[in-house]
Amino acid sequence: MSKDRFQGHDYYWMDELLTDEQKLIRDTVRAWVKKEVTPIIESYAQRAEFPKHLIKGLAEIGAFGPYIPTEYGGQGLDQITYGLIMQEIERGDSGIRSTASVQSSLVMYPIYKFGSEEQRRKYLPKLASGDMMGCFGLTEPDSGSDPGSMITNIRDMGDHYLLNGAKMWISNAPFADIAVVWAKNDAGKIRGIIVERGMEGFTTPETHDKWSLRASATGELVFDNVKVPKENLLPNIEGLKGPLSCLNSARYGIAWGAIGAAMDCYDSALRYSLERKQFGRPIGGFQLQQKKLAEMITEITKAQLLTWRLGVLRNEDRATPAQISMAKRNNVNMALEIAREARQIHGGMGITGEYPIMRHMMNLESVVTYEGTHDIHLLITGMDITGENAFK
Ligand code: TGC
Ligand code: FAD
Repeated sequence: MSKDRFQGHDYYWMDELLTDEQKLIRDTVRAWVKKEVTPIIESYAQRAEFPKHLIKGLAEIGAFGPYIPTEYGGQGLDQITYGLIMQEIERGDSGIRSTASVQSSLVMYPIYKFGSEEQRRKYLPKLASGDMMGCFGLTEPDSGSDPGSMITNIRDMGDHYLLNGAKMWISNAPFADIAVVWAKNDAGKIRGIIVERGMEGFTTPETHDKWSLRASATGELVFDNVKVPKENLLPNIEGLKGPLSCLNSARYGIAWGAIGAAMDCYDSALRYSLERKQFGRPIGGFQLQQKKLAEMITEITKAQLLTWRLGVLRNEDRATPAQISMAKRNNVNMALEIAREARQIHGGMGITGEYPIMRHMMNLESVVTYEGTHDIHLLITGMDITGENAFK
């Protein structure tokens, strides 16, 4: 890939809304991404390999559990700072942001929010330092948008639970040390349980041949009569609202992350349009290319305002799940559209690994589907404004 000349884009002077600490952390993560991620990411994506050596650096920049209290190893940061960290990491690659999202919002958050004090002390500091990696098992082969239809189950055997079933499309599964798994108990209620690598009957086969998120490891979680100690059950949550609460936090992070991917595509397209000459002048001088670029920065600016406001609401603990759905849906779609337009501005060069565009575009095809599809988030907004449930 050519040299990373990325500059942030701030058309409405949004930096004036950020604190000095928020800007400092954003700039630190941006510098880390420039040094550690962009020089290597294209070759890892081409080889479909997760750059495992980045885990320590991600922990050092505070990407694992930014908003988890410091007494458990987190950074104790506010929600806008968490968003800015996700934005900068996804500017590098959605797959690397995925690893950070899953670790923070889908593994550390449920243990912090719904776990016992012993579970918090046992797992959170190691997850924050990257000495332990986690994954989140909700989706199953026959249960995607409708997670309530899951069949993975735990049976109470007196002194332990017996876990059976399978999860698929699980980010980080192939290398995770633990999995936060959602399964139905004898009464048919959804419970969360922590499964550790090495437990007999637990395997994590890798999913190959993805055209998207190629630098992220995806796999299955297979449970064949796995004996799980009773103390591994998350004691303080029951029902679908458990996993869905974790998704609120991850979806919020994705809304910010998508801005990062969009900014990278816009940044590259703007520079290319000024450097590439055809018919004797930079292509950025032609109205058709200016229309694309002007619309890109307009959409990025609207998305920045949306997420900043959502961050304020989350800091005040007032953001509703439907407000988060709107931001996830809007921003990921915005980023995908910008990636497609940026690809065209780069002409033939846009399909090569010389530029980040095609990689972002392919990654975003997963991001628009995971954590609730584009359609599902529209239906959540529809239900919120009409009171009518169009899912079922
Ligand atoms: P429904 O009957 O509406 O709700 C069941 C219970 O859950 C509560 N609830 C929520 N609670 C917290 N946050 C939310 N966002 C919530 N949404 C609903 C609800 O109040 C109710 O509580 P209670 O007390 O009455 O029981 O549930 P439903 O079965 O009709 O489904 C609703 C639907 C479709 C919106 C939901 O299931 C959904 O969001 N589906 C999409 C599934 C999804 O997002 N899967 C993501 C899997 S994880 C992933 O993709 C990780 S990718 C990670 C990466 O690499 O970055
Ligand atoms: P389906 O639910 O089968 O949907 C297929 C189509 O039908 C979609 O277009 C959908 O919008 C539409 N549809 C479904 N229901 C309705 C309805 N009621 N009305 C209208 N249209 C509808 N899951 C995890 O648990 N953990 C992970 O770490 C994780 N990581 C992932 C990583 C990747 C790379 C990918 C691709 C997925 C990951 N997922 C993970 C799974 C992801 O959350 C699901 O793919 C997603 O929720 C959609 O489920 P599905 O693929 O089964 O699609």
